[in-house]
Amino acid sequence: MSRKVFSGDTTYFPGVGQIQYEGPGSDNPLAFKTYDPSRIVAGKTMEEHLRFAVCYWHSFCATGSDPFGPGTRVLPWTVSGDPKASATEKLNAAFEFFTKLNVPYWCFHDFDLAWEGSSVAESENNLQTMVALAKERQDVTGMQLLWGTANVFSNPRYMNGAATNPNFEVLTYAASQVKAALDATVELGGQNYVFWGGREGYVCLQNTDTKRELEHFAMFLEKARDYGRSIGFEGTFLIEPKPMEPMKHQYDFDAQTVIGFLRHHGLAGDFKLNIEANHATLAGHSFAHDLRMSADAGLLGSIDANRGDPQNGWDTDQFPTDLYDCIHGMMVVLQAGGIGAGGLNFDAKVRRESTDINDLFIAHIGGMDSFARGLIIADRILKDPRFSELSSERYRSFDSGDGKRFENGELDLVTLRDLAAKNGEPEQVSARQELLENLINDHIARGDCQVK
Ligand code: XUL
Ligand code: CO
Repeated sequence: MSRKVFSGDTTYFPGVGQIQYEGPGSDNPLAFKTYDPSRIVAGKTMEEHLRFAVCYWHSFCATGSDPFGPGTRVLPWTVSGDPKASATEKLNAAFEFFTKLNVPYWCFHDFDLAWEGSSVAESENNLQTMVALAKERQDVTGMQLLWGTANVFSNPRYMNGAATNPNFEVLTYAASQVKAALDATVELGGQNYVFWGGREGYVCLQNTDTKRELEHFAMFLEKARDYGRSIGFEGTFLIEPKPMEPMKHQYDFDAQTVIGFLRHHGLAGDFKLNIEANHATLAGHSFAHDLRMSADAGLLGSIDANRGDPQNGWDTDQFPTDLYDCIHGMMVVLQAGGIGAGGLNFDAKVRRESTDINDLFIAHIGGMDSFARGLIIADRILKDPRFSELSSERYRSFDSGDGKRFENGELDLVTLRDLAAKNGEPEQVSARQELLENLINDHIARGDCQVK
């Protein structure tokens, strides 16, 4: 489906119309080569499978500043000295971009959308003003909100954390922002609400009561959940794991850590996970690993689609163009039965050196085409009987007889010992990894992504 292109008084992306699917033969950098929203794969349209979202922060707020110098991106929607006019023009530029790219969803932090005031009440008011304008633009265009969140990590008051801050007054300030961001998310019909840990973690163990901080964190999440439900939020709360940066040790280290935390505190009924590719790799895992751990726990909520740099140890938030990552990720998503009410949010930024205004389109088009290819190839691999045989064959010994009885809890340790004594040395069985790797490459090489 095609969205109505939003146009404010000023056009911020002149010369760019709505991005169209032109197919793999096209050499137009501003066209999709594989992503065709209406194409059916595995029983659903690509748009329904992939549920792409554009993030507000990297795309419309960040200038590319780094510790060595100021930003390089000029944001033409900034109106100097007038925060409200700037926020409104930024919103217009964002909706022009979303609808020209033809994605169904967007995501924001409170102070991406609005500007922070000098008091809680002033900030709430600023956010409400911008939410009303965003709602008008959603209504006109048909855009939907994938998730909202609060930025409780940038302001210096949060230098020691938000919900895990040793100072209760800082915690209350974070609560005021989360409350307002939940109100905003509900007002905009958001399908999820995200908690990325921000500065929830520590740098110095000797000055930190980790047990108390984690208990505060769980209590804070519980109260946020209760408030959200009380104002009619029916969506999913999401925790986004990340092992480090900004803190040395982040409490939400990786998928398995978060799953354990949610279950320990009885939060797994309302919370799921938002898996970010670059966060998984910082934790020493692959993107697909954290997706799989979440899916196995029934807690895969949504995805922040990006990638890291294999030689860098920080969160480079690059656009996802690694085809293997997209294939392996989409295999997990398809095996899990889809991403549900989550989506693929491009928590990714153009490089500091990519300064043309159209680079933002080109980057998103590349990410969307990569995941579209990932979806098509993943579907083909999963339907290839050689693949299913390889995986089912490995566990066959548990499908019947004593293996099955073990799975059912019917065999004690002594019985297991006696079986080993009776059966003797097990036969060596190859895991055949290279065969699987070749099979995946064969499907990529077949190159018939364009065939409907
Ligand atoms: C930070 C990060 C955030 C969250 C939202 O690494 O990924 O942008 O996605 O707070
Ligand atoms: Co993220």
